[in-house]
Amino acid sequence: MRSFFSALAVVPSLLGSVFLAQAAPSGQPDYAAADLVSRASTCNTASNRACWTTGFDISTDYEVSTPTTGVTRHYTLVVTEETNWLGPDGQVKELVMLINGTLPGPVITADWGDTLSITVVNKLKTNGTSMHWHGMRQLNNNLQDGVNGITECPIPPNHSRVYTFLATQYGTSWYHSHFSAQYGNGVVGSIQINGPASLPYDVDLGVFPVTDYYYHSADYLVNYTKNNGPPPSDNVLFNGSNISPLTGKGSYANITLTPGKRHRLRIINISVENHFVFSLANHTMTIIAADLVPVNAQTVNELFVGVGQRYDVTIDASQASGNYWFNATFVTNAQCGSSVNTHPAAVFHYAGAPGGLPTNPGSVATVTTCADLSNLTPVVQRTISTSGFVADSSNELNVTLDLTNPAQLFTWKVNGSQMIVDWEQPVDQYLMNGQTDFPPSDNTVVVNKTNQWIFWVIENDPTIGIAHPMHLHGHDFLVLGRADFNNPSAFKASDVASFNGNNPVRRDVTMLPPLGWVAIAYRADNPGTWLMHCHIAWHVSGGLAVSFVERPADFKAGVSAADKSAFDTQCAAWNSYYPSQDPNKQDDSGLRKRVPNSRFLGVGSFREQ
Ligand SMILES: *[C@@H]1O[C@H](CO)[C@@H](O)[C@H](O)[C@H]1NC(C)=O
Ligand SMILES: *[C@@H]1O[C@H](CO)[C@@H](O)[C@H](O)[C@H]1NC(C)=O
Ligand SMILES: *[C@@H]1O[C@H](CO)[C@@H](O)[C@H](O)[C@H]1NC(C)=O
Ligand SMILES: *[C@@H]1O[C@H](CO)[C@@H](O)[C@H](O)[C@H]1NC(C)=O
Ligand SMILES: *[C@@H]1O[C@H](CO)[C@@H](O)[C@H](O)[C@H]1NC(C)=O
Ligand SMILES: *[C@@H]1O[C@H](CO)[C@@H](O)[C@H](O)[C@H]1NC(C)=O
Ligand SMILES: *[C@@H]1O[C@H](CO)[C@@H](O)[C@H](O)[C@H]1NC(C)=O
Ligand SMILES: *[C@@H]1O[C@H](CO)[C@@H](O)[C@H](O)[C@H]1NC(C)=O
Ligand SMILES: *[C@@H]1O[C@H](CO)[C@@H](O)[C@H](O)[C@H]1NC(C)=O
Ligand SMILES: *[C@@H]1O[C@H](CO)[C@@H](O)[C@H](O)[C@H]1NC(C)=O
Ligand SMILES: *[C@@H]1O[C@H](CO)[C@@H](O)[C@H](O)[C@H]1NC(C)=O
Ligand SMILES: *[C@@H]1O[C@H](CO)[C@@H](O)[C@H](O)[C@H]1NC(C)=O
Ligand SMILES: [Cu+2]
Repeated sequence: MRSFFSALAVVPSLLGSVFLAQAAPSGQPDYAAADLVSRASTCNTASNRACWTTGFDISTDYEVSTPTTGVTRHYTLVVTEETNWLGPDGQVKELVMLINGTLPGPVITADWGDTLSITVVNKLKTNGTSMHWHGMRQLNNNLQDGVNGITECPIPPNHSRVYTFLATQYGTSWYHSHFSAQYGNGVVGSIQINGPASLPYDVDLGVFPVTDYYYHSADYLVNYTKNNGPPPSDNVLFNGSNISPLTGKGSYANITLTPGKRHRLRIINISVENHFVFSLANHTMTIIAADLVPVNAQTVNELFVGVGQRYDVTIDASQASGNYWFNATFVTNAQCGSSVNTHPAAVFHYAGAPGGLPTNPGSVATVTTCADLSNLTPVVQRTISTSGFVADSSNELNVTLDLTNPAQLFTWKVNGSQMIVDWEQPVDQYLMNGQTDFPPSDNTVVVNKTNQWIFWVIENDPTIGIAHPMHLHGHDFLVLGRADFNNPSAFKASDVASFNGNNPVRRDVTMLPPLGWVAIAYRADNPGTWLMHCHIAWHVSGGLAVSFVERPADFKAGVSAADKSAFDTQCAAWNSYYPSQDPNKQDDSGLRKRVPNSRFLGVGSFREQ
């Protein structure tokens, strides 16, 4: 049998069945991707979503125990590059990169406790790729995190790899390429892990990814935003659809509600830059999960969702039968993004009602800042002591915008340095060699305290008022405190008194206030290199990232021979492809000229030479 982890294979020119036939680990049933039948026990019913299976329910601490399903779900994702692609709103795009030809890519679905085995095939013309499973904890499984330059070398064109991980958490998430700003070209999709919920509901509407949408390629925009501010998006897509604001072509996303029933909607902000406030005319939404953390139900009229954030909400179809706008509104005057489409919206249609567009425009959002919710309470609680915390240079991470680089106006730094990862020698390569002498451009911070709570005060640039959606890999963090979004100031020692360690908001993306700070804590229980970065593609591209190297010796000791071998094989393949075979190095069109020794920013853009 072919080894489960022998990930790297050269793709035959025709994707034949030989290549695609992934053997299941012996003794385990092999469920096809199409088999999405949930194997929850019968206790998970419309009137009792808190129940899951024997011994597992909404109160189970999922960081401690995971149901054993014995099920492996196999998926294959083929990444291709297309030119002159007709988009969903009728606009032809010069260049897109898609997964299996669709935007967004296929939904990955599993049950809590299933193993996912996902083959990523790179059929791009010249780009490498690596796929990150956003929010997946990857406990003791850092090499499956999919961050090129950190946990792997990129997958070269015409190669593939298999990512294998256990769904230890449940809820709604997404996956995306971590190769430069490639996800902005369309290399992105949703993840739905079925599990218990904190409120009963009748109908699961499924994932609802919303994204800013640009007619230019991400590669063009990365170059553009280096020296200009971010452009407004050309449109906003709801689950891949919308009307073009310019031509009126395309169609609204159209979600059917069943009158009298309660629906679960899984909202995901897969933008590269735009933050939105969502509202559904004449309806409230009840939040039941934030990122992959179930929360006690909280009902809202409108909901701010930062890039990378997810909210699972329930919606009662209890209003008059008809059609209602689901609006995404921009926060005016707060620099949280803008679009040529000034009123992006989808239609929510009551089954049985006449068709047509809604008539009630809905209420204008009242939110005035880019703040995410600070009062959600997780169902599975965490309480830590914060009183002894003293901020100093060992736990402060300052984000700054450097405008002095002539080659690149906007250079973002964390603790004084811009991250520029080395695709050819990922951080984990050093760790597996027993080294921690990373180059400064890897922007690493070693965290070497086993299972302790690690606190960070992240300080925003004191002069540039831009909020950043900060995302951490490998952990959900507690949001202990933050500056007032309406009246921000730099962190002061006395701010520690305002920290809340008593079951505060816990998630994997939170908003860093403009001109202010946010304090987070996570437990050092997951050895490996975990990226923390701003999820605005242009900012991570400009360097706004830091890597926590957590318990390097424990990581090295835990790497299996199979994972190490797959890692080495992939790096050998990448390093023989790049730079010698990448035609882009021959492009010397001015600013974009590359030299063979240049180190490229794998999670972001290239360094100008
Ligand atoms: C990938 O394979 C295709 C088909 O065999 C070939 O045309 C293309 O040149 C290959 N790309 C690279 C980068 O090797
Ligand atoms: C993606 O495309 C490949 C190749 O055609 C196919 O084998 C695979 O099942 C598709 N994946 C999904 C999730 O549809
Ligand atoms: C990635 O692909 C795009 C589009 O073909 C190209 O513009 C860019 O130079 C490529 N980058 C690398 C590093 O190959
Ligand atoms: C969005 O599209 C996916 C894939 O087609 C589907 O599974 C999901 O139900 C859709 N979401 C909504 C809210 O209709
Ligand atoms: C997505 O997040 C971005 C950045 O945080 C924000 O500007 C945008 O408004 C969000 N979109 C939605 C629909 O919430
Ligand atoms: C929706 O709310 C508006 C006021 O915001 C009200 O005028 C309208 O009658 C309501 N429509 C329905 C169908 O309930
Ligand atoms: C939405 O879908 C329903 C049911 O298929 C249809 O009757 C209605 O006309 C559609 N509305 C729009 C705006 O497309
Ligand atoms: C909701 O979207 C529709 C369609 O674009 C628009 O007519 C309406 O004014 C929007 N409402 C709000 C509150 O933005
Ligand atoms: C971070 O910035 C604050 C003020 O903006 C400053 O007091 C502090 O010393 C800085 N910390 C580090 C580690 O540079
Ligand atoms: C920030 O950089 C300074 C200077 O290089 C270093 O002394 C300090 O340890 C760094 N902070 C962290 C948290 O690593
Ligand atoms: C981490 O701690 C272990 C055990 O105390 C020690 O042996 C090791 O040298 C430390 N590693 C680093 C990189 O500080
Ligand atoms: C990058 O943008 C600059 C202008 O900001 C332009 O002169 C240059 O040609 C662009 N480079 C590429 C490779 O598109
Ligand atoms: Cu990420």
